Amino acid sequence: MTSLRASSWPLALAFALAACGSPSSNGTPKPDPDASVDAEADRAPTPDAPPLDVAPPPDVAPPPDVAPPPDAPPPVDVAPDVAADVAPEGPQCMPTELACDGRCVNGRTDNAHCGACGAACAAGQMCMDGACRAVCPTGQTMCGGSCVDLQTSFGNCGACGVTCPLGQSCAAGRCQCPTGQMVCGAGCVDTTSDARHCGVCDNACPRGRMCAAGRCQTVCAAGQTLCNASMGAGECVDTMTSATHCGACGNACAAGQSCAAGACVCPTGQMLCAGRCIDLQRDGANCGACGRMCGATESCSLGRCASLCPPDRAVCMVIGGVQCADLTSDANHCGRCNQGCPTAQSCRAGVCSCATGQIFCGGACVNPLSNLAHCGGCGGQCRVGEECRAGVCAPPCATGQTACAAGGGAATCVNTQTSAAHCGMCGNACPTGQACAAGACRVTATTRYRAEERPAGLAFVNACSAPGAATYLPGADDSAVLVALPFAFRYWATERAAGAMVNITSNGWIGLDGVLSGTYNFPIPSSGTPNAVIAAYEGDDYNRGGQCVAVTGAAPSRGWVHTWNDAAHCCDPSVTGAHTTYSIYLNETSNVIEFVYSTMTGARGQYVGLEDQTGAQGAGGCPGGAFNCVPAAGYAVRFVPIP
Ligand SMILES: [Ca+2]
Ligand SMILES: [Ca+2]
Repeated sequence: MTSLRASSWPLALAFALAACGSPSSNGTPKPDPDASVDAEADRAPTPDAPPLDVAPPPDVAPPPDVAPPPDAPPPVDVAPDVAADVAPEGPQCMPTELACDGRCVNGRTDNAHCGACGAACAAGQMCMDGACRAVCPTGQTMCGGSCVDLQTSFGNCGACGVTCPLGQSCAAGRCQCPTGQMVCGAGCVDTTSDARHCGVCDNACPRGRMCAAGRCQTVCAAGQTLCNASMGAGECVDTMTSATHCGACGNACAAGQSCAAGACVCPTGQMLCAGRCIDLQRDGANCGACGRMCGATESCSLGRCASLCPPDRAVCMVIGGVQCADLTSDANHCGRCNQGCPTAQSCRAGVCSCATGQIFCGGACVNPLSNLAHCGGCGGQCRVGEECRAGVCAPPCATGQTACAAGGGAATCVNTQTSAAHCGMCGNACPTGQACAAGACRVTATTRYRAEERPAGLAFVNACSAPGAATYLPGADDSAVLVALPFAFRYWATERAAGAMVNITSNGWIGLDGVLSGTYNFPIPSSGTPNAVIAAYEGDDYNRGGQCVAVTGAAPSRGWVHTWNDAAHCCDPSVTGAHTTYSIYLNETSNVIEFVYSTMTGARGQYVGLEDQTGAQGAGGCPGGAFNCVPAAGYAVRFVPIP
């Protein structure tokens, strides 16, 4: 017993015991793993029920135990999330099952563990969707597979299986003699007129006298008729009201009938069927008409036989009554009633089966693509040190690699940090246009920026010649300075406000991350700092001339131009013979970025392109989208952002 909701069972069980009429237990009741057995006792006569042969007088009869009305079920905790109750140390149950007392049960339908371990449904209830619900219509009780009214059922009077003696009827849950009669010996008699029981039971009048008004007399009173005179002691009766001499001597009314104005009548709402008064509205044996019997899985309601279960449920006969089962998913009634699934399997679409991709081996559901003991099929045992990859035993992958299979084929060892087919985990293929980086699918450069080589109409602008230009870092090597962004600019889908600091360096790049850095020779893209790098010619350079920055045009179409004016390589203007002049343009509003190369004498292979804020993605600026090349004079590239 490990259920979180185990506290609900004693109450439910107490109701069950009361309904059965069985002696109550002295000790603390134990959780019953199969409370449906208790419900079985409900159908048998019990010591508390009135005896079959001798019924007590109606006035003094103790009330028989009566089952709780179905419309007032005991409160039962309902656990909508039955999976949460699975015991951690219990058997390996399906997510939809409960582990109760060491076995897996379906908490949605199990009458003994309804919604939670030990939450047993009371008699007359069944477990549906994890909650105990009354089986029968309001006012009726399940007895032997039929719904009956214990208040009036002749064969289930007060409790299931209690049949009233002949001559008695069931009223208010008790076997009773007709009005005005009482039990004497084995039958109901009218002691006001019965000469054998005159006044009281067994007080026989002497021969030749008759019983009138409960006394032995010589003549009948006015308005009374002498009946049974030939038997020696006659009876003086009012044939207008006598149930044994109704209308005429010897005309006895049927069980349950009374005599009114000399005619035998059933109680209001009942009809005489086979000698008994029956409520045709709700009697399962006389439903709507005398003798019209409802099926074992039906109840009588308003004179019509109706299934006990909702339209989407099957009526399954189980110990203790019936159960409404979903044959498509009920592990106890899978496909058909009482066809249970093995513990490890669940019922899916009416078939006992393992989860998708699993097979049933040795009493357990396993994945043959990865299970070491059932690799490729039941019994496919891999050797020590091997892995089961896509159903094939194979040596393990190297450190950092994972065995992944595509389309059920043989597995290969991949790096899920970078594999576009298995990004982050096996089988997680990145959508078209995305690449795998750090185990996550990301939009590739070609979809974030569209690079246009040598776009028409893009002319070189030298910022050093523009009005208002500022010159930075002349004669500097591996140096940097922070300058303010003159207008808002959206870079790699991230807004940067006007005034945000931008790193400009003598090594051919600017950095929108605002981190001061004069480093060089880092790949584009790369996750290390600096990030958000815009590199026109990133490498080990030297500012022979000044590095100019200027704003051109008018808002909202201004340009921010950076020009490396006659730069050299490495560390000294005299040693390389390189003369490189090129510009980076940042365009307001359109957020387009452009590189234009004017003079590239003595240029060498350096990094050209963009990287995002994390360095995980990049857009190559070289011909063909490459990130490293020798830019030629006259070359230009435009990066158009794609929202
Ligand atoms: Ca970087
Ligand atoms: Ca340098």
